Amino acid sequence: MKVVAISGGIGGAKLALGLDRVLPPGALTVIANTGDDFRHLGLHISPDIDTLLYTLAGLDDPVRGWGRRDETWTFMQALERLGGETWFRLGDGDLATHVERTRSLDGGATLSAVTAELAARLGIGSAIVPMSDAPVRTRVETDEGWLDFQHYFVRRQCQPRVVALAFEGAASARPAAAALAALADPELAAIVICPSNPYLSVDPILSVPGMAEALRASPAPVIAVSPIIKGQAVKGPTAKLMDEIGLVPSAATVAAHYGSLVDLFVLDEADAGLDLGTQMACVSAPTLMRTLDDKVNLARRVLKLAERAT
Ligand code: FO1
Ligand code: CA
Repeated sequence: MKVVAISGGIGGAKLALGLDRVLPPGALTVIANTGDDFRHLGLHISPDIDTLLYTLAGLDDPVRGWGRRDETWTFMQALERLGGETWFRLGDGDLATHVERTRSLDGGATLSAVTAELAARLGIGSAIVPMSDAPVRTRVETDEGWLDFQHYFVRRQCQPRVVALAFEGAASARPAAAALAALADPELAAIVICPSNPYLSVDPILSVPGMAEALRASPAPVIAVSPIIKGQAVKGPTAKLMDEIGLVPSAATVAAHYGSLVDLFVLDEADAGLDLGTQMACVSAPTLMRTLDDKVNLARRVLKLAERAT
């Protein structure tokens, strides 16, 4: 049995971990958002890929949600002293990932190949695949003009009011070959859209021409888990962003946003009975993932729902 998960950011990585733990090595392919990627200090940074690498390798920092646990910051301190750019925090261990990835990419390797090598080195059994090997960059139009994603998200701490989002480069990008192969696998039993920010993390993935079509073409059911519970995002700026772009921060809004792409929508039990306003099939379940057990239990439940939805 094969499963594809669509994930970006910290919330998505939690369910990806649950799926990784309940499935045998090689069964899961996680398609990662690369819209947050950027070149910084001469290094190619892929935050959502790294959050998946560290989370599935058990190296993630549980408090920050990004970067590595037990991190040291000598590089940052030394850079600060030299007057370098330190608004984007790079830990010493994390730095190794960026240096090694940049060396490989500059040597001509694809982001897919580099990511597969890093995952193998970290002993990860599931496949982590970028949505595309071509650059697609999320840009945020705010009341202060257009900002690159990390400038909006980190440097400005999501303060500016969002007017619109754009995924620069999407039109000329193609899904990574390994992503299309996983979506076309005859053994594919489920496609899981993880509880990531639909606008900042999932939409960039679906914006790559051919990606949404591949989801629709698959006979496997597409199951999306709501990232919004009782009108609040579990983590991050989702609700604020929705409010700013004129959307009601509700699971129902997310369900309508995904629309016919999704076969089954999983609400949190706190939203049980929420009128989705669409004919989309939905179930409610405990979707708040605090512990590894929560992640594993939700993963099991989603896979069971997929079996029934087939
Ligand atoms: N997020 C922050 O809020 N501050 C940081 O300094 C920061 C550094 C950082 C370094 C590597 C990395 O992989 C992620 C990092 N993030 C940081 C998080 C990152 O901006 C987000 O994880 C994604 O871009 C949004 O999902
Ligand atoms: Ca389908």
